[in-house]
Amino acid sequence: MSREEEIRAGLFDHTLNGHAPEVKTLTEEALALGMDPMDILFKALIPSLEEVGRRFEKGDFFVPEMLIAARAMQCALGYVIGTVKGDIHDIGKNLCVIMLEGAGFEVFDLGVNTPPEKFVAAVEEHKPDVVGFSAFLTTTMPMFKANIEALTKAGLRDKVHIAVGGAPVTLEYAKHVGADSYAPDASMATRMAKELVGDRSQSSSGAQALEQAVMKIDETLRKG
Ligand code: B12
Repeated sequence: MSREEEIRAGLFDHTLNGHAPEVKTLTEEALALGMDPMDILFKALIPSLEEVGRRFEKGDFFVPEMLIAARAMQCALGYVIGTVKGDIHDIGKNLCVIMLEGAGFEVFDLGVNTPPEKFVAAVEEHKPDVVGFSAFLTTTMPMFKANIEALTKAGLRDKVHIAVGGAPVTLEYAKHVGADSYAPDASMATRMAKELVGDRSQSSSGAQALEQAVMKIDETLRKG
């Protein structure tokens, strides 16, 4: 068995058993080896969640096991976000963080006044699926370009999806600086991030079963 096959098998088993730290370590190793993130998702993580769904339907798994497995997989989906250098506005960014975490992302919030080097270091360390830059001033929006240039210089530009946002930002401006996406609000930012990494899992039967279970728990808790 090649190391890549061992990693896929390990990701499958550890997700099934809810071992989040092992899932994270193996995902990091897979990315370091140059494995395609889509390969990791479709050949290991999603099949594992589908198996969780099947076991739930058969009655072999109960809601806690499903939630633990889902959580283990979510560890693999990361989002680095921060307000750019020179800017201390963070209300909009914080709303994005809350919604992204609610959607299951592991969010690394770098706070405000974040210099390009800090974004580069966080992308290197956490290997997120998405990095998001917030700017609220016309004078700090040019930092998007500076950040993208810093990521390019560090050889990381093609390894991460770049999203930008903030009150004065427009889709045209996002395209102009070379970002991959723009969202006008936290809800759209979350939907777009999920489309990138999560929605494919939603189409699987296991993930749908999981979502239904989570909704049932939510409904029950609301009723008290
Ligand atoms: C609150 C506020 C402040 C607070 C900030 C508190 C805080 N902790 O954030 C304080 C008082 C500190 C402040 C300071 C300043 N402010 Co101010 N501030 C505002 C104000 C009133 C609201 C901003 C806000 O929070 N909006 C609400 C959030 C929810 O909306 P949002 O930011 O758009 O975020 C959403 C989306 O943009 C998106 N989003 C956000 N981030 C991201 C990231 C990604 C990746 C994605 C995909 C999406 C996304 O999702 C969010 C949630 O739905 C605006 C005016 C206004 N009405 O907009 C001025 C405003 C932004 N400030 C302004 C200015 C000029 C300043 C100061 C320079 C004032 C001064 N002379 O000192 C300083 C700047 C200090 C600095 N270096 O940053 C100007 C900017 C003008 C411009 N075009 O550049 C504004 C527009 C006011 C004005 N009309 O003049 N400010």
